[in-house]
This record gives sequence, structure tokens and C-alpha cells, in this order.
Amino acid sequence: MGEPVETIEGWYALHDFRRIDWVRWRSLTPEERARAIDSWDALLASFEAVSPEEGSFGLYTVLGHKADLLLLHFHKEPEALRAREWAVDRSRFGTCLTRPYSYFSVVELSKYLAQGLTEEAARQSLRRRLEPQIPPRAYCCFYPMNKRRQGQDNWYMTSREERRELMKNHGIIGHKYHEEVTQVITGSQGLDDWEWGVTLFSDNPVAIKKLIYEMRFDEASARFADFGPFYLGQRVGRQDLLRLLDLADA
Ligand code: 76R
Repeated sequence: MGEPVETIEGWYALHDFRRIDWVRWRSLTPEERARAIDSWDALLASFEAVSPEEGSFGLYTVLGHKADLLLLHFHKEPEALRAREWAVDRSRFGTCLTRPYSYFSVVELSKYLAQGLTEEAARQSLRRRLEPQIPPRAYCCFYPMNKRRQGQDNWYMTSREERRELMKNHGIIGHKYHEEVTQVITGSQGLDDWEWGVTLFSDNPVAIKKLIYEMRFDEASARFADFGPFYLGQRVGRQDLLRLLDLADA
């Protein structure tokens, strides 16, 4: 029978995807738009001002039709994440946003490869990964995933030893991309629709593609992984975003 691996949880994560309702935005008067931009600027500034002891924030524009913006928050308190999503909903600019997707999860490290450490010792040494600052990389890729439960390919019926071996090989492939891609794995069992969220940061979208492609051939992914939708964000500064909005009817 399968036996769960111990996990260590860190900060909570909210991937808050928004779509801009351009028709509504253009229907605002210039004064309404200016006021909306001012308050939106102040709101984003308050997100950016989160103390590094408590959380982190990144702003991205999303390529393709699935969303326009990703507001990515990590925070130690789930209440703080709720306050942030409601602040967006209640803002003036929020009246021009819809919400095509969101994902709530918590940073998770499993102890497949770090056996023998007490929770406290592991927590100390892994603090940087449990409480992630958003790396200054140009791209962010997010997707949720499950481990498969199907016939012979049932992750949850494999022995812990077998999973440990599989995760070791998975880690070896991942580690080849250590310089180019930073990964944050969040667990969402019982919190959202899938079992994990994968968030990858890189300056090079092709490095993300190559990493994911290579992992598809690894047994942990080839036999056991099912994936949800993929989102690719480009990091933007607050000012860049405001400029894009301001130019919207140029
Ligand atoms: O935490 C560690 O770095 C140790 C090794 C490791 C574990 C335990 C590791 C390394 N991962 C672990 C756990 Mn991972 N990871 C994914 C995906 O697209 C796919 O095929 C899968 C999505 C990617 C791209 C990725 C990248 N990893 C997990 C788990 C939890 C499994 C469980 O607990 O049952 C999932 C769901 C998952 C999925 N992983 C790495 C990477 C990369 C790049 C690394 C190397 C990190 C580094 O060395 O810098």
C-alpha cells in the first residue's frame, strides 16, 4: 500500500488572473480613467510594498486569450490573500476586470529526498524556498497538475520507496535547468481543483519549454502526470502596465 510522504508547507500562494474588459474601459470618461489609473497605481504599489518577511508580489501580462493579467501573491496569511483579491474587486479599475481563472495553494516541499531531518531543521535550511521571493525573471509559467490514479499508473498505490526513486530522477532532470529556471511547487490538495501548482520563472521561454518537454519523457511525468491549463506571463512594472492602459485608445 502507498504511504504518504511528509510535506513541509510554507507561504500561501494566490495566482490571480484577470481579464481587461476593454469595451468598458473605453466607455469611461477621461476623468474616470485617470481616477481609476491613480487608484490602481496606489493599489499595485501597496502590493509591491509587502514586507519580505511576510510575502512577495509579481505582476505579469499574460500572453494569449486565457487572461490579460496575472497578479501573483505569496503570503504567510491566507487572510492577506483574500484582502488583496477583494481590494482588486473593489477598486475603480476592478470594474473593468473579469476573472477568468485563479488558483489557491500553499508552497510545498516533500521529504522524499531529505529524509531524517526534523521538521524544524528542514524548515530552517529551506526557508528561502518555503517563503519564496519572486525572482527577477522576465517570464512566469503557471499550470496545475495531478498525479494519475489509473490502472497500473496509480501514483497513490506505489510504494514510498518507488516514488522516492522517481522523484530522484525527476529532480536530476530539473536540476540541469537550475541556472535558467526557478521552480516553486505549491500543493493544493483540498484547497483547489488540482493537486499541485507548478510555477516556473525564467528569462527564456524556450528554457521553460525544454524543461517541460524533457520531463515528459521521465517516468514521474510520462506515467503519472496529468496537466491543467498552461499560462505564460511576462513580467511588467507598474508603470509599464499603466502606460499600456493609458494608450488603450491611441
Ligand atoms: O525539491 C527539490 O528540488 C528536490 C527535488 C524535487 C522534488 C521533490 C523537484 C525538483 N521537484 C520535486 C517535487 Mn519538481 N517539478 C514539477 C514539474 O511538467 C511536469 O512534467 C511536472 C511539473 C516541473 C516542471 C518541475 C520542475 N515536482 C515535485 C512535485 C511533488 C510530487 C510529490 O510530492 O508527489 C511535483 C508535482 C513536481 C512537478 N522539479 C525539481 C522541477 C525542477 C526544475 C527541479 C529541480 C530544482 C533545482 O534543482 O533547482
